[in-house]
Amino acid sequence: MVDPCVRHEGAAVNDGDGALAATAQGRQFGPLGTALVIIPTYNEAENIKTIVGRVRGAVPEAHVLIADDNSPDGTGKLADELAAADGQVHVLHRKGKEGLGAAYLAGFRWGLERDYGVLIEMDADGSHQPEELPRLLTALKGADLVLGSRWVPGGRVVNWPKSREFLSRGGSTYSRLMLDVPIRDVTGGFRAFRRETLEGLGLGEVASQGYCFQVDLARRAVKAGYHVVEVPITFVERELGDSKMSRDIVVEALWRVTSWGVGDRIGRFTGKDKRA
Ligand SMILES: Nc1nc2c(ncn2[C@@H]2O[C@H](COP(=O)(O)OP(=O)(O)OP(=O)(O)O)[C@@H](O)[C@H]2O)c(=O)[nH]1
Ligand SMILES: [Mg+2]
Repeated sequence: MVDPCVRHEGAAVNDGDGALAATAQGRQFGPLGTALVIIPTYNEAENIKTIVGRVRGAVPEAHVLIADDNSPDGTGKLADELAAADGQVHVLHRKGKEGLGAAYLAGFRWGLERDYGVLIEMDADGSHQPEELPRLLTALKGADLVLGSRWVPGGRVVNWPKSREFLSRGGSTYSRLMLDVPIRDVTGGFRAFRRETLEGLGLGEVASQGYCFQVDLARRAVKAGYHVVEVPITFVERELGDSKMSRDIVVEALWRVTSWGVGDRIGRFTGKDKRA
C-alpha cells in the first residue's frame, strides 16, 4: 500500500502488504557496493561475540564496525579480540557514553571516509536479527533507504511487554502524525542506507541522542525526497544484558518531535518550511 501522502517520485512508501515496495518511478539505482554493519555498544559483553558471528554468517561479504563507548564491562576488549581474528571486523573506540545517536554518527563518518557503499544500523542485543539483513539489502537495490519495520503487516515483536509495545507504537504514530511522514516504524533502528543517502542528509546538523535520532534521520530522508521502503522484520526482545532505555530518552524524543512538528506547521503557515 502506498501512503496517500506520497505524491511524487522518491517520496517515502511502506510496503504494507509485506512485499517490497515498487521502485521509484523512473529512478535508476546504482550497484550497492560493500556493506558496513555498524553496531553501537554499551555494556554488551554478553552479546557482542554472538551477534558479530551471526552477522558474519548471514552476510559474509559485509564488514562490521563495533562503535563502543568505553563500556565498563569490557565490551571494547572483546571487540578488539574479534577484530584481531577477522579482517572484516573493525572497532571504533569512543571515550565515554554519549548516546546511540553520537555513536552512529561517528560510525557513519568512519564508514563514509572509507569505501563502503551501504551503511547499516543494527543493535547488539539480538533484537535485530542478522538473518534478515539479506532482505534489507535486496530492498535497498531499489531504494535510497530501507527501514526494518515492526509495524507493517508481516512485522512483529517477540517477548515484548504490552507496555513497551504501546510506547513504541504510540511514539511512531505520534511522530508520523506530528511530522507528516508516511512511515509506520519511525523509531526503529534496523536500517540500511546507501552511502549517497547519508551524504545527502546533512549529518552535521543532527543533534538528537536517543530514539529521536532515528526519527530525525527518517524525517530528513522524507523531506529530502529519498525513496524510503519499509520491510517487515521480527524484533526479538533482548535476552542478555541491560536495556539503556531511559525516561530521559523518551522525554527527549517527545519534546523534539513536538518542536519539529510545531516548527513545520509554523513554517507552512508563514510560507517558510523549517523542517530541514
Ligand atoms: N556506543 C553506544 N551504544 C549504545 C549507547 N546506548 C545504547 N547503545 C547500544 O544501542 C543498542 C540499542 O540499545 P538498547 O539498550 O538495546 O535499547 P533498546 O533496544 O531501545 O532497549 P531494549 O529493548 O530494552 O533492549 C545496543 O546495541 C546498545 O548497546 C551509547 O550511549 N553508546
Ligand atoms: Mg535493545
